[in-house]
Order: sequence, then C-alpha cells, then structure tokens
Amino acid sequence: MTASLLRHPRFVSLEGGEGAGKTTAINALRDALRARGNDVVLTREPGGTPLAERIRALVLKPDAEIAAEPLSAEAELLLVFAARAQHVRQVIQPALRRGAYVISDRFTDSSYAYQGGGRGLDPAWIADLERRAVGLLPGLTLLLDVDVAVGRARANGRDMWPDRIESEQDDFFQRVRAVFRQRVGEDPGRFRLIDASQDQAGVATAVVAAVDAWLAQES
Ligand code: Z5A
Repeated sequence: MTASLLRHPRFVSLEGGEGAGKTTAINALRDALRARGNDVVLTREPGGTPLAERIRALVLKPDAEIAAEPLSAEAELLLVFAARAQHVRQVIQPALRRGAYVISDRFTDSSYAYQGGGRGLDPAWIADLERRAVGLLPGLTLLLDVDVAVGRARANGRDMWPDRIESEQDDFFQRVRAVFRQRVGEDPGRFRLIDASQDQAGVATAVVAAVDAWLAQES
C-alpha cells in the first residue's frame, strides 16, 4: 500500500460542477490527442471498471431498496474511494504504463469538492485516503468553471431525472465550486481554469488550447 502521491504527466483530469460541459470538452480533447498519434484512454469517475460502475450506481442512482436508506456522508466518501482504488489499479495505471494518455472525467479533486466542500467532511481524511488508496495525481487538471445557477439551468434542460447528488440545493453546489476554485489557487502548476460560461465550442477550444500549451511546456 502506497502512502505517497505520484503526479503523472500523461494523466489529465477534467473537473467542474454540473452543466459545465465536460462531456463535449473531453471528446474534443480525445480527438485532438489522437490526431497527434497518441494512444488515448477516456474514462470517468465514479466508475471506469465494472465494479466501480456498480459503486457509481449505488452512490448516484440507487435502486428503490437502497434509496430508502439514507447514505451517510462518510459511506459516500468511502464508496467513491473504493471505486477509485479499483479504477486506478485496473485501468489508469496499466494504460499509463503502456504509454497511453489517460483522460478522466473527474478524479480525486471531486471528492475534495463534493464530499469535503459539499458534505463538510475533513479534507485531511480525504488527503489520507488519497495517499493510501490512490497514490496518483493528474499532471494536468482542467477546471471548467461556471456560475452555479448557469450550470444547473443547463443540466436541468436535459430530459433526465436528477440523481442523488444533483438533487442537492444550490448552497451545496456553491460550496463545491468554492473548493474547486480554492484548489486551483493551491496548486496552480497542475490546474488550468477554463471559463465554462462560453458556448460549448468555445469551452472545447479553450480546453484543447490549454492542453496544447501544457504539452509544449512539458516537451
Ligand atoms: N462525485 C462525487 O461526489 N465525488 C467524487 O469523488 C466523484 C464524483 C468522482 C457524477 O459526475 C457525480 O459524482 C457528480 C459528482 C459526483 N455529481 N454531480 N452533480 P458526472 O460527471 O457524471 O455528473 P455531472 O457533473 O453532474 O455531469 P453533467 O451535469 O453532465 O456535467 P457535464 O458533463 O460537465 O455537462 P455536459 O453533459 O457536457 O452538459 C450538460 C448539459 O448542459 C447538456 O445538455 C449540454 O448540452 C449543456 N451544456 C454543456 N455545456 C454548455 C454550454 N457551454 N452552453 C450551453 N449548454 C451547455
């Protein structure tokens, strides 16, 4: 079991609140990296392996029997870390070892933002889990930042029933956003802040440009 954190230069994560536009941006980023001849693995959290996807369903869209039992904040945190421990070992590390780029739709920063900021759990506990169960940090994290009301209005425009976390109130999402922004300030070398109030094409262009600049700086 590792108790240290390794920052990997081919590991990229995208973060942001609801309706920030991660989906379009991630696809544009995948296409841009593949067009340059790279092996690219696209994945997501919670999830990314069959087991981790089952945990995702428990956390976000539990069946009626489990939904009737309130999930504690502590159990929620441990479930997302159980999924992540599996995801890192089954998918992310093997892909990085064979030379691929890994792009993850969310990673540990989401736990600091949602379980730390949103649920009020101690970030020192999250940091301990991160070191012991994960041991890996993205080399680059793009935070797609948009006003909570704007992001929620976009997400609500979809023809989909809100999941457990999407059903939270605005103040929860304000705390989530505040932690994301705070983390950018604490680690400016890893994060790039993307203005996600632009239209989808503008966000995707900004994401690809930020990754290009980062790749040029790394080479
Ligand atoms: N979670 C957690 O609590 N702890 C953890 O450790 C981790 C995750 C890893 C699942 O994430 C949930 O898990 C998430 C945090 C929690 N819960 N929340 N809330 P997810 O990434 O699967 O869910 P999400 O962030 O809620 O997805 P989302 O709302 O789909 O966000 P998105 O991927 O950034 O948005 P999108 O799918 O690209 O776009 C959403 C809609 O907005 C869609 O109709 C678009 O057409 C529209 N959209 C997007 N961008 C624009 C722009 N720029 N203009 C206009 N309309 C737009």
